[in-house]
Amino acid sequence: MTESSAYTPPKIWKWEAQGGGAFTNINRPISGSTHERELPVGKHPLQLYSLATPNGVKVTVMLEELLALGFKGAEYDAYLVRIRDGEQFGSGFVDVNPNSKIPALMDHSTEIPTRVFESGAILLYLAEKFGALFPTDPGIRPECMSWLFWQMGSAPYLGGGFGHFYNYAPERWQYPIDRFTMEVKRQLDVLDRRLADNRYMCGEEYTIADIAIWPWYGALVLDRLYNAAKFVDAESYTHVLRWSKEIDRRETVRRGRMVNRAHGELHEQLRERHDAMDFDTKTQDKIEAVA
Ligand SMILES: N[C@@H](CCC(=O)N[C@@H](CS)C(=O)NCC(=O)O)C(=O)O
Repeated sequence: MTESSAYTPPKIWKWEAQGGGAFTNINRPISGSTHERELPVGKHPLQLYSLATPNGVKVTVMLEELLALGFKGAEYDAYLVRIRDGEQFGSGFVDVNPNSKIPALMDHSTEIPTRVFESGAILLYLAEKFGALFPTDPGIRPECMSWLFWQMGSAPYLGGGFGHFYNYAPERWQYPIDRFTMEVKRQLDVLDRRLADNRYMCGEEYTIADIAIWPWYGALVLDRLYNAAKFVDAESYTHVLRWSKEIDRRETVRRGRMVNRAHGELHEQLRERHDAMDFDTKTQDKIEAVA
């Protein structure tokens, strides 16, 4: 960094207009709701409030996987939460997730409705509820748990660190980009070594560890995240690429990626999902053609 860009912190940090990054106008140093707004509730047991970011996609892929496995109790209504408009600070959303971040889930099939927030907790909750996509064998389960929590601890360096400074910050500064690129490449190498000897993250079976990791690291190497595949030399992580492409071919993943999507191709956007038929009839291209 040059001397002119060096920063001398004041004794106590104050919340003032911040420097113009992509999320400046929704970031605040306090939690809680900013406005009253009830959440809609549909007809299914599971109510999802989300957006098709990598964290959101984990849950919609999981739900589509469960439905494909025949678990009717996994039927869900998915409502769109526009985080750039601050909808995560509505009172109803904050009641489901006091941390004001998507994804958030309400399970109305329990005697008292159950709230679950944090994508990793939601994946684990659903896996345990339906007894699927997570090994029960005590010889494998701890390893699988480790990879699930590896994702929860690692992805913030990819999203909040690398993605922020490479893609969202008002300018590109070398220091943070070097620091977080180094870490992301180290993480890709961790995955690559694991996937060199294993078809999926936990071995031969596709599990919630893959469902958690793929939307971030798969998207990165498939060049769907921050336009950065070349920058991180994604091609060199051959095992991560092989695994990413294999998961990308799943029909459930194609469906899950469409739900709560409000960007990109209109025929790939199913902004709200209330029925399996919606994939055929309610994508945004069809809605706009009627309008
Ligand atoms: N650790 C959380 C992270 C969730 C998260 O960061 N969600 C982002 C979108 S990907 C969000 O809602 N951001 C809105 C905000 O920060 O105000 C999880 O895995 O669920």
